[in-house]
Amino acid sequence: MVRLLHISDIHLGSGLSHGRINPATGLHTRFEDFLYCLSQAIDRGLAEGVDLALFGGDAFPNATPEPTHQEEFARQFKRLTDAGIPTVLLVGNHDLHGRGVGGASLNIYAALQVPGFVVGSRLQIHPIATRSGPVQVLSLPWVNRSTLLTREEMRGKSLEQVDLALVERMKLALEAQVRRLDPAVPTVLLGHLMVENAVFGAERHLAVGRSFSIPLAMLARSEFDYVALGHVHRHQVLCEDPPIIYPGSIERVDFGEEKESKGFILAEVERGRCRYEFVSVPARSFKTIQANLADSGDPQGDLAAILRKHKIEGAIVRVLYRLHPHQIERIDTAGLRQMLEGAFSYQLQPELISQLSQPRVPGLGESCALDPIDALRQYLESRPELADLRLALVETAEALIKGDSPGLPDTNECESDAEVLEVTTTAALDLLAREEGLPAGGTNGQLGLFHA
Ligand SMILES: [Mn+2]
Repeated sequence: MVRLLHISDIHLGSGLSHGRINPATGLHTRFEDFLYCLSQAIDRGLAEGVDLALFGGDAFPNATPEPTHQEEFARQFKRLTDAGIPTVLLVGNHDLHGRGVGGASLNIYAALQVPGFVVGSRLQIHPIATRSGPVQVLSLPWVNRSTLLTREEMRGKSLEQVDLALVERMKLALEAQVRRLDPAVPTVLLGHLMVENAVFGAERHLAVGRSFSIPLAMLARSEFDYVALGHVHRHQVLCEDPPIIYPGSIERVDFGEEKESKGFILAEVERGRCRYEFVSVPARSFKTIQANLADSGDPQGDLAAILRKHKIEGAIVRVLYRLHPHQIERIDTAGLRQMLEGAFSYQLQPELISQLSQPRVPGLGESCALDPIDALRQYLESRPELADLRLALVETAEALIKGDSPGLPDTNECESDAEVLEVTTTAALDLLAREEGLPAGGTNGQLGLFHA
């Protein structure tokens, strides 16, 4: 039985939009977070005395990482090889340089033949002797669609046709390797790829363009005892027999991952059997706090009460609060900042409710054909500030529609139901004003007209 540690999608150097430079270390605080989670995974692997470590690809944001990031990556993984644990580094899409073949940031380990390290930069079987016996790792790095796109026979083909051709070729190439496997030795497929049906995580924001996906059946084969994947940042188990697993990324990159737990896999593999466990790491918590203050008489007090309910200590926080423009002056931003001081970082994001972009009145959708007077009634229901005028407006509108009164508004230029009602309402108010002998209000001060 071979015990293994499976980590993936480290992306050292990503997620730096929050945090700052730590003056004590000179490193970005979020880089330190990523490093901390990685070191936790490696600590656990060492403590468990694993026989083999597998890295599923995407070490850095790109193939030309900063020297500091490269150095820390090497320092962490060297802890494994120093302990006599062979380590396979698989090449992911972010590790590849440009659109060409080869040129991955991890190839330096192969070029220098660093003891203990194996680099999976092509489809290949790596027989590895561990202290618990032999194991074979079949590496399936990220396959770049562009390698096939440049071929003459692909001229004029759509991207979908190219993807199909690519999957067909991968199937054949994989089959050829599978036949060369030793059926008596525990076997792991280590692949950086997108499996059909896998649920995307944050990598969709990091990746450029759509990529092709591999049918699950291509990987769910009895020749493999464990299928260790990389690429998708959300941890998921796609199959139980054999286990086909994305451990997911090691740290959160953005608020989209607020609710995902981050971690790695510990597995025990023998021929025909595998047991595994997902172990979470203390990833930085992201917290979105939402508050609708539109109807609040004390927006500052209400927002403060909501903030007090949340555990913001050490978290990356964003506070989204909705309010009307006239409420802004009642928000004490300095006071809020003081309340958020314990957070790792925070953003205050007020959302002003614009008078011009009222949300649609539910009953007034395109699908319903209401009598104009009923439509006006529904609209007025949604505007509490016009409650006092409701009856008068409806009566006036009825008069307008019957043609009893002059001054029908021109609604031909209106672009939405709301605008039609706005114009009609204004006309009705003007009409009412005329009848009551008051000066016409025009579009401004509709309400002031009657309060005058
Ligand atoms: Mn990837």
